[in-house]
Amino acid sequence: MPQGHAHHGLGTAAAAPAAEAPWTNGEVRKIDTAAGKLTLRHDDMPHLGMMGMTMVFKAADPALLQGLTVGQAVRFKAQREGGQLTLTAIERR
Ligand SMILES: [Cu+2]
Repeated sequence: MPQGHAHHGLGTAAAAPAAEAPWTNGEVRKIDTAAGKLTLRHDDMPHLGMMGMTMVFKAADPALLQGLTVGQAVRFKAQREGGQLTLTAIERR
């Protein structure tokens, strides 16, 4: 589904659901399958107003964490949901 202006500016709580987050490159640092969380070092994420850093993401679906290994180069999609950054897609790079 096409979206016009999805993400605008910094820190705006855009209520727009899922869909059109861009891919961001990163590297797996820690996997917490029990909590459904993943620590990634990520490149700049201008759509979220973030510079590159290492941080924790909550997986939208625990299945996203399956098959990942620490140190692996990945690309992923994340979006802000209720103040929390949520991982919506991830794949090897
Ligand atoms: Cu970050």
